[in-house]
Amino acid sequence: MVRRLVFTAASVVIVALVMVAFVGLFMLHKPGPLAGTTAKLHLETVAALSDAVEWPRPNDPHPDWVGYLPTTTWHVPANSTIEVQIDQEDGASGLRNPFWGKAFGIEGGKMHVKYFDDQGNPKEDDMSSIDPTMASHTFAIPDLGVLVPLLAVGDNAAPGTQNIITFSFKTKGPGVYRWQCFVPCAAGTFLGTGGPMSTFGYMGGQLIVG
Ligand SMILES: [Cu+2]
Repeated sequence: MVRRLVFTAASVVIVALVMVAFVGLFMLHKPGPLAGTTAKLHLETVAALSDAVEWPRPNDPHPDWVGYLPTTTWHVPANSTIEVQIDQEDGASGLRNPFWGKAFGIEGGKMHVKYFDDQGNPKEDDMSSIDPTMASHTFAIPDLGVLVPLLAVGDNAAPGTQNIITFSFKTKGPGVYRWQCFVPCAAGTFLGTGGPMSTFGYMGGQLIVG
């Protein structure tokens, strides 16, 4: 009887510890906000956090997950123009909805893209859309009507190749706006939408305005 009681109590303690660890290390784990309020966002998207060139995140519990770096929580001013530069290093996953290959909600309707063609020659263009099968990720803030598809680096690109995508958008009043990627880029998860696609700090986060 005593043995059984000890066994049950020990099991309960272990289960509780596992649950606390799960919530603490997995569910609540997210990088902190970019320091200060800024009207310029400089970000990097990587195929795996362990590949990060500009902002390594060595203590991240998921080094093999796709992600936006250095963080996914951004402080920006209200009613302002925000300039964004994304150094995009990941290959294509493609969009399920080809409509999202078009950019929405950005100043002038176009993003500026520096990239490399199939022969490895550097190119740059102003683009209002990309081939939806060549989307690597999207930068989307639904409540602001902003959606920017990010052009993938080619399959034959040298390691460390970056496409540089720049654009700007306008914020509205103060508030917390959810943003996320709409490309099913979470390789190895159900429909590509698990793991980094459904965890803050990787393919989604918050735009804190004001
Ligand atoms: Cu993504």
